[in-house]
Amino acid sequence: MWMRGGTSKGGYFLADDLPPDTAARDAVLLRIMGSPDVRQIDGLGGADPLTSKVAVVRKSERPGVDVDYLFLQVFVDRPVVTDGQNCGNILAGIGPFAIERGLVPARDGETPVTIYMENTGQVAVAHVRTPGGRVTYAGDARIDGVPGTSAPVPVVFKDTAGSSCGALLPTGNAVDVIDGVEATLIDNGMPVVVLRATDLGITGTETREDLEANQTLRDRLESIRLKAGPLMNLGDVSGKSVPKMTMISPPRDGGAISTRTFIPHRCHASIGVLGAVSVATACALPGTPAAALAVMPDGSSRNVQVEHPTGEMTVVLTMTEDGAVDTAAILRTARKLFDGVVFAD
Ligand code: NQM
Repeated sequence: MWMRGGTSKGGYFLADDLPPDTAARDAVLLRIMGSPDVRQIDGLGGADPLTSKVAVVRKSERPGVDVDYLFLQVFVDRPVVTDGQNCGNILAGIGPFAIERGLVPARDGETPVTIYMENTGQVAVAHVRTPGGRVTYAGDARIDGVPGTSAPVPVVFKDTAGSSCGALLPTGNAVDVIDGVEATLIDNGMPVVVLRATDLGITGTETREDLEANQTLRDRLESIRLKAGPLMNLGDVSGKSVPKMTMISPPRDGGAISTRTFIPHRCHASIGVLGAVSVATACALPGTPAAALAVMPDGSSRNVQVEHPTGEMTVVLTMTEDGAVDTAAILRTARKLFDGVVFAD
């Protein structure tokens, strides 16, 4: 099934429909997407990392969990398929897909789907609109980066701290200095290096196209990223899609913080879901450059609007009594685009 999940798009597969051997599976997925090729002309990929994504779903045998979800990023221009990162946007389609495929029985009204995210070993709960026991994609929820409106898919995350790096702050510091630039190395669901835009010679208001054309910036970001990888317990990240690089600046549209994110070699048209959760968490951490620039709401439940090139993503953080981030929730939408047979011969 081809689906839009949040601001991403990709192929959703039942695990049993793919080869069990990883190398054989990856060869099939490269063929399906048309990689490696910058245009992905011989496949279904959209010539952008945000539209070259795969979800592999199976019924879960874990107590209290409905389905297991493995996310795979299929590189566009390299013959690489990696499970080295999670994806909170593609996650938005998992609930509807699981119900459509009969892995989860639909209730009348709304069906909660509890999803184990295999990439990071954590659980998310998505709520899917199911009037009359059938998935509906129609609705009045709007997310920036997607035209029109769809049924809302609220998603709640717990225990995402240290998902890939072992700790929320893998170096133990709120600020590290790499290549002379202050950075927060953080992982609350997605490993992200959070940097001041001005320290990288940009304002943070540039378009995606302007930033992708800025080779000096790209070189500086990659140099910092390659050094941040081992510090974040990610090892050599030269062939990995993490950590993401988020440049922050003061909010412009009434939100909490403004962002421009490289994922890591293309500039994101908006921002990833778990990437936004990590950035919002950095804003809530005293002593970080993000906290100094952010305009943060108070209270035990905070709507943190993370501004990005095509609008904003609201992350709802709940806080513990001692001021730490406890849970995070976001609103996404998803849409079934196509259901059929894809050829990989
Ligand atoms: O951070 C793109 C996306 C993502 C990831 C990326 C995502 C997340 O927008 O949870 O959603 O950062 O590679 O799909």
